[in-house]
Amino acid sequence: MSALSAKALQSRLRARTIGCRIHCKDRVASTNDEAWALAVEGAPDGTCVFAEEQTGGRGRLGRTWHSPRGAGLYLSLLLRRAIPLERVPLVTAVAALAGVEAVEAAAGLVPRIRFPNDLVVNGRKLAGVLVESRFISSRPDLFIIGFGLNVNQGEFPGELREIATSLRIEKGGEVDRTAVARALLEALDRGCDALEGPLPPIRRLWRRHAEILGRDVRVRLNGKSISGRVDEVDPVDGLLLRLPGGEVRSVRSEHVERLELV
Ligand code: BT5
Repeated sequence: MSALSAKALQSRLRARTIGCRIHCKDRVASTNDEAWALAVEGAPDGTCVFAEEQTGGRGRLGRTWHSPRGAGLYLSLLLRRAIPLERVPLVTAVAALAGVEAVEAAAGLVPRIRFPNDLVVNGRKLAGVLVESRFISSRPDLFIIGFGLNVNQGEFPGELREIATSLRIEKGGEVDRTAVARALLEALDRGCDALEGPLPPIRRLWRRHAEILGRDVRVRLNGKSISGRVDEVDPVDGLLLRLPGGEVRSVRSEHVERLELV
């Protein structure tokens, strides 16, 4: 299993800004923290940090991201774009879509997007996105997009055994991490440009890959669970959930602690 290298990733990379600078680290606590440190030093839009291993990889809401050495892709991307506040959920959505495109291009599988930030294959989690943002001007203009993608894990420990998967498990063989990483950077490059463009095309594309439209789900919000059928799902506006009594409830992505199919 060879280590990722900036040189190999950058050779033949067809991207405008994403991956303009690539840092490949060995072991870090979290690549998101590394990217924040680079942001403070003034690193440009499109800077990426990869790590072979994370000792404190994080998910949303203080959860952890299992990041064993050399097996997955753990990367964070620095984005310096001023995005209107109402479009902030779109950053997670375009990152998830980029993951779908990259996995399709490099491994021939088409994951589904489980709203708001998971990629799943055969109902199991393949990847997760963690977007963090800060304001320097009056709108959010600095984002770190963290992406964890399971590539060559052969098995998962404990509670992940039943819920996680990797490209290797799904394909039945090892997958070249460099090829997947390069495809991901190229897809993120297109996706991040779309953040500032018209909404309808990106909405349509995202909805085509959304797993939960019309499905029965259980959503945890503010520590409570509610169940219902997904009447509508949108990368910006979130979910319209039809509760068993017929009432329709709107749920925004940032309020979703966990979402499961039932
Ligand atoms: C996420 O959080 O899915 C976002 C994960 C982002 C990880 C990347 S790695 C590079 C960058 N640096 C970081 O420190 N983070 C980002 P969330 O929706 O909260 O999901 C977390 C849940 O997914 C956990 O509670 C587990 O149930 C499950 N999980 C943890 N590790 C996993 C893995 N490797 N594969 C599949 N599921 C996992």
